[in-house]
Amino acid sequence: MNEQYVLYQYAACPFCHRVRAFLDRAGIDMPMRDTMRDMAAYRELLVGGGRATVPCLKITNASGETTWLYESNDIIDYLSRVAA
Ligand SMILES: N[C@@H](CCC(=O)N[C@@H](CS)C(=O)NCC(=O)O)C(=O)O
Repeated sequence: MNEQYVLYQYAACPFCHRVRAFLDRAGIDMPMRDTMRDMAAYRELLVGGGRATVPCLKITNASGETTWLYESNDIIDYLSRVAA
């Protein structure tokens, strides 16, 4: 994977749990930011992505361009494709 990823999430969110379980099964390791416990992470998500909803995957490509991908199903589908 030549992109960098950060997953914005928090422990009690069931949709975040689905994404974390997928990452475990797929053996994908990535940094995570807890938007419930870390107000800086919450603000990053809100300012960067435009919404505070989690889970959200921050994708930074090789040119440094950033995309904020919401929706647990879309995150899992996206990572399934790039990890294949
Ligand atoms: N359909 C979304 C649902 C995500 C969702 O409802 N997340 C909740 C936490 S469990 C949330 O962030 N709510 C606060 C908000 O939307 O600002 C998904 O599958 O990712």
